[in-house]
Amino acid sequence: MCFLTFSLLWQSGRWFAEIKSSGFSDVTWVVTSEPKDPKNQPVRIKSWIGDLELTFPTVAQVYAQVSKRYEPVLGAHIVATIDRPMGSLVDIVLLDNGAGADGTRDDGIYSAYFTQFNGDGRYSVVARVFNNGQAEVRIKRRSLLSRSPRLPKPSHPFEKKGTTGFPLEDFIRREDRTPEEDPRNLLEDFERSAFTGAFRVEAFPKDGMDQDVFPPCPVTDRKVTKINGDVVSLRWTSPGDDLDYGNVSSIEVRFGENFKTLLKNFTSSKMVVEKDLVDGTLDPPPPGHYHEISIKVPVSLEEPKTVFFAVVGVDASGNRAKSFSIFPANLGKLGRDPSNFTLAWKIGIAIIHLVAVISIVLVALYFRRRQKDTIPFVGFSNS
Ligand SMILES: [Ca+2]
Ligand SMILES: [Ca+2]
Repeated sequence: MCFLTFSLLWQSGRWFAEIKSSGFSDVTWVVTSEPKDPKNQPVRIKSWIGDLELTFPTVAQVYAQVSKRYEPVLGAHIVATIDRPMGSLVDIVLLDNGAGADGTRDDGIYSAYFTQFNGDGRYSVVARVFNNGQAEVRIKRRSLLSRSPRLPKPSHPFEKKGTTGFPLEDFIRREDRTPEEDPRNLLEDFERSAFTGAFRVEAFPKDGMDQDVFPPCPVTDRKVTKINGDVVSLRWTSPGDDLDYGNVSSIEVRFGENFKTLLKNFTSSKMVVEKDLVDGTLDPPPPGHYHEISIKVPVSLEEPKTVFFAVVGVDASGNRAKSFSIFPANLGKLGRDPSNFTLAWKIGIAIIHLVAVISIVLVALYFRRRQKDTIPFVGFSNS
């Protein structure tokens, strides 16, 4: 092993180097740069593996954290290359979308499952990160470590100082914040790589896999994006055929008016079909992409209520995800017409004012009448 140090002020960008070696079959060259300005740290990547010893059937998880100083780098393109024991490299894309293997969206930690095993032995992993023009560092105006929504100020006109009745609308999810709240700072071109490590697999079938043992991963980032009357818009990240890898064959959506019933009797609950959709399609997009559909509630409801939709991915072999995700849609609260709500609110306030005025008048009349009855008559006479 040898070290070479260059005290040069190099420009950022892509550099090429050529190494001539004699007497060595394999040469690994690692380049590390340090910033001229300590306050302007470069983008760095740190990568690791979930479990190092795996017994088939199993899955491996690969992670990479991309940061600039203490801030997460978002929008980067990360590819992990896995060198398998029976030859041929496999590339997998790591995502920071809060779905599949990734626990939290936009935290600078990118993740993916690996399922393309081809034998017992050692699998080594190298992760590379690129900026394809979308990478940015998010400068937050509040604590980086806090994942809680900020505490809003009371905004209700009748809210008194010191009360804790904050409207739910004041709590803004991280992904819904506007750029003004978390300003974007696009990064210049960069490319980094890191040796992730290696894991070992055993008990892989000697004759290879003769069946598909990996179902799609569950949908974990479900969201009801809009309710308009009896039309409900749902959005989630599309799973893959094998967890988050490969195109999933189909998406199954079921409807229920009762949460427990839908949970218990998923396969016998009413299935949503294409004709129930007013927007979107049930054909799943590639894994990692948003899948959004708008469904007209497939039953006639006598009164506003909360209804439920369950979503699960199904692969080409008929494997369903281990669990399905349920979307609750409150048609009674979120689906009401805002103009009607405003009218009802105004009428309510007017009635309260009218009752208050009548009460004041009645009380005033009562005391005036009582005063007349209780004060004795005093008169003067000259007789
Ligand atoms: Ca993440
Ligand atoms: Ca599969």
